[in-house]
Amino acid sequence: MYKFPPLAALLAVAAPALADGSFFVAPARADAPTILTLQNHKFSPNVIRIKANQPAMITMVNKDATAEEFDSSDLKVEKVVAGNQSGNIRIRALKPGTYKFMGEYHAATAQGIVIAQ
Ligand SMILES: [Cu+2]
Repeated sequence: MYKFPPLAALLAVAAPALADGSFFVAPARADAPTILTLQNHKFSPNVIRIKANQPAMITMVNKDATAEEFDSSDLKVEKVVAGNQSGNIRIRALKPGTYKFMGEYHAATAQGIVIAQ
């Protein structure tokens, strides 16, 4: 069973990573976070496959200079990631299915789906 570390522990590890601009690398776990890159207001990959019925983590790497909000009413998640920063998005355990997400600030181009299976 996946258990999230306490917020303080996450911040302690993430803070130095943000300072030098490198990615936040989570400690070894059963499933590594999925890296989701945003560039030119488009997500890559735009299809993310995760295991159903267990929590997952997506690390969004924003390579654009402007902030973007990962937004999904299907996933019940909203997360703003500043320009040239990374942010972790926690995905609750999902039933098998397809869940849309978008970058709310550039919804015309920033689109993707999570497939839980
Ligand atoms: Cu929003």
